[in-house]
Amino acid sequence: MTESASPALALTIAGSEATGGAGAQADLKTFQELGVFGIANLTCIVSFDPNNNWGHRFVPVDAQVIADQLEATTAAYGPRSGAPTVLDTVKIGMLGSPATISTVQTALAAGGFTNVVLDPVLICKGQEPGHALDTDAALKAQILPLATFVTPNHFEAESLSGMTIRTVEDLEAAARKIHEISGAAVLAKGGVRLDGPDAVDIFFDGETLEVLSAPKVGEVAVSGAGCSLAAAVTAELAKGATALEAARTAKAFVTEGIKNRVASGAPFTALWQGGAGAN
Ligand code: PXL
Repeated sequence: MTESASPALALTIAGSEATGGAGAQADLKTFQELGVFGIANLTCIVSFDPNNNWGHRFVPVDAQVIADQLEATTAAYGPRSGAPTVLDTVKIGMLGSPATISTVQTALAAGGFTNVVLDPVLICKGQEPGHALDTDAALKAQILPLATFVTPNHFEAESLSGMTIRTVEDLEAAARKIHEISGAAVLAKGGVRLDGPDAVDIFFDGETLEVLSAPKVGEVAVSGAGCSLAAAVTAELAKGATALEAARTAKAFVTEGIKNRVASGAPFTALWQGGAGAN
């Protein structure tokens, strides 16, 4: 038996989406597909409600239980763990409450992570609006400044930049603004939300601006596309790619996953992380 080299490691701090399309499940499948050992620390459990327009039923994980998961992960793989391969790359997905955000902020500040990829999941359908506003404000104040790479979708890019985004030029301006605010590399996603035949995303890291474009596959957003894009960026960074290389690989990975999407009894399809390998 030959010994294979130890894989790169990546942690996702994210919610469970019960049907497996989005959230931690999408992240772990993406990590595996890209050859990275995935670790998930859960922040909440989301169960769509088929009897209520597939709205989100959201249950937070207790802050102490989140802290426990992060403690276990850091002790096993963190900089002081003595592990031969150190965990230096983390993805942040849905946090969902101000208490969770404070817990994660503390862990990030202590964790010594080189790469902090933030998918700034802002509003979850079905959350109480007052609570969601508090959560968004806390995410912007406490987590965004710690991010090294941020992947806002159209709505999140408008919210973070304070701009209205209708065109690719608007999306570029928003990406520049979000970089200015956060200091992070930005991959702002137009996806199917901007008019035109192509799904256009903008990468900007303060130096390089690159338009990443692929023909749209349908006109409807696919569940798990945002999570999988950010997870693919995370996996590539964990393996040592530059931010721009990671963005390019992630865009190609998601495009193939959308082409090979999975239908169900729900009124949306889910990205298939095995799609890139299927071709
Ligand atoms: O796609 C955003 C998202 C992230 N994380 C969880 C989710 C969703 C959307 O449903 O449920 C847990």
